[in-house]
Amino acid sequence: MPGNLFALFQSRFPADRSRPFIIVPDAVTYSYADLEARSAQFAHVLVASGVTPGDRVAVQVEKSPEAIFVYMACLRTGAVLLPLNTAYQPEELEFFLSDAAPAAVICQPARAAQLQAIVDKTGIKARLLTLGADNSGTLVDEAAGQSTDFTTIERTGGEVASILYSSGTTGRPKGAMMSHDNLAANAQTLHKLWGWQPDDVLLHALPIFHTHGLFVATNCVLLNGSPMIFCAKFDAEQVLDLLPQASVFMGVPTFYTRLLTSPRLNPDTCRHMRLFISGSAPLLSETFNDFAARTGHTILERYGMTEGGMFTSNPLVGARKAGTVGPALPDMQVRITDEAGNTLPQGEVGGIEVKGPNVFIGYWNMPEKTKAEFTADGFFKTGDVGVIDSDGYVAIVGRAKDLIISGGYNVYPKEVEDAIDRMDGVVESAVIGMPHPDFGEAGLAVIVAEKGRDLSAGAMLADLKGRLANYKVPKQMVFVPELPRNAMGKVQKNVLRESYAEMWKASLEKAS
Ligand code: MLC
Ligand code: AMP
Repeated sequence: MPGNLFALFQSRFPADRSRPFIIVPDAVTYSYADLEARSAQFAHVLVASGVTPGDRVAVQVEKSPEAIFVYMACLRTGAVLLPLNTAYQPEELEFFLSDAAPAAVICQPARAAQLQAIVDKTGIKARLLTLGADNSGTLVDEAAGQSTDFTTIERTGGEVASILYSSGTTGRPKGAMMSHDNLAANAQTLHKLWGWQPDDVLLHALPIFHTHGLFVATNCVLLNGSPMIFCAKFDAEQVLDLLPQASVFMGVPTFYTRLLTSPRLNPDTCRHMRLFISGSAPLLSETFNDFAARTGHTILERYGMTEGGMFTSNPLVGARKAGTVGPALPDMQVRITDEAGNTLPQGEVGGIEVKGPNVFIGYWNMPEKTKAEFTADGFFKTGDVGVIDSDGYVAIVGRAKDLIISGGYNVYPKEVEDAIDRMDGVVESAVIGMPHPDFGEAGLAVIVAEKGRDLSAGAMLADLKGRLANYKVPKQMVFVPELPRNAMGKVQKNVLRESYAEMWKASLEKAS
């Protein structure tokens, strides 16, 4: 296997490089030749900016073909791509930049001053470049004069290709390091398992700063040398317009529930579709069944995480069981353990542990945390709770980690609680995940105010929006005199969940 992931992709590009790679609806089409040329030019700019192999390149830009070329340029220069959600606010960015100490930061032109201020504040030595979704910015300007040839830097497969940050139960984000081999292994496995065909066309409507849209979707396309129709964001009506031109679609469950609300979702719209894939959050059996009834397609659900890409998948051929995420991928081992770490027999519920070539190599700058998350025999403790049936299918039944998954994005309550607790007049807070008609699950903040203080939920939510990425901001706040605690003094979130169970029920019923 070539060490540098780009070399692997390049070995699979179509012989005729004029074949399409990215099709932006009603705009531009980029070929595989364009991908090679543009990524080479961007690679030259990175090198001229002082980026050397192993250096981090932080990227917070709107979704665009050029953002994919930046990903490719990072691979080609041996740099480590650090993609950042466009929703992240300055406080969040400050942590990522000071922790990862990138040599270059690429941001949207409109946010250049903000990002430069953060770079200056953290004291890191990073060159700032800009890239707009309309193909503008200093990166594009500087690339214009560069050669369209670039000799891809050799990498050993074990070297880091990307760092993806996810927050944690302690509130401090952790950077998961994915090596070239990690990404290559998972892409090759998924490409084979999902039976990619020479004439496949992916309809890509996911964001490209997380595993799902960046690695699972894009890497399969690159390995197949196929085109992808590239939507700036998910819009159900646009997806329905474009579905007849596509054969593969990937989405989080919210994509499917939103598609189901349109009468235009029918077998005719899906006439060329080969495969619908869902992941990042639990797909309700009801959505699975409704989708099958409306389109004739059974959604293929798979399971994974930032720390390794995909671990399990329902099969291409054979039963796709609703409410399960399928068996372990062929090169993965998945087991269920009890709290003491003993492997449990089939049918018993416990912690999900995984081992395989795509499981990440560790957390950036956190050797102790990395050690704590792996067992002595090399399994990664996912923090998910599940059970394996007699056919080897895994069902996720809960989470040991205090995590809310909202519209496919992870929200760690601790991080949100910390932000609320720092607000004037707040004694303490608890953020709980409640069933939500659109996002599957969403945050509700239960807050204890200082005695005699009359806090305004509206003002507090507005304040939070300036400090946290929008999807982390609770959908509602309620005020209580005190939080329920157990004998150990721990807040009983299950009691809170029961207390507020009725809260969004009416809108849930309306939605179904
Ligand atoms: C937007 N909002 C959200 C939200 N997305 N709130 C909670 N959860 C979300 N996911 C907020 C907005 O800020 C706005 O708030 C309000 O909700 C309505 O926004 P919207 O315009 O309706 O949202 P939209 O832009 O349509 O985005 C929704 C979405 C998007 C579902 C299309 O969130 C999305 O693309 N999710 C995909 C996430 C993803 O790719 N996850 C993969 C992670 S990788 P206000 O107050 O401003 O009105 C991973 C591993 C794996 O998990 O297994 O794949
Ligand atoms: P992230 O950290 O963003 O990569 O999110 C990974 C988490 O998403 C996993 O640990 C699971 O809790 C959850 N997840 C991913 N896919 C699925 C799925 N198909 N069903 C249920 N949960 C999922």
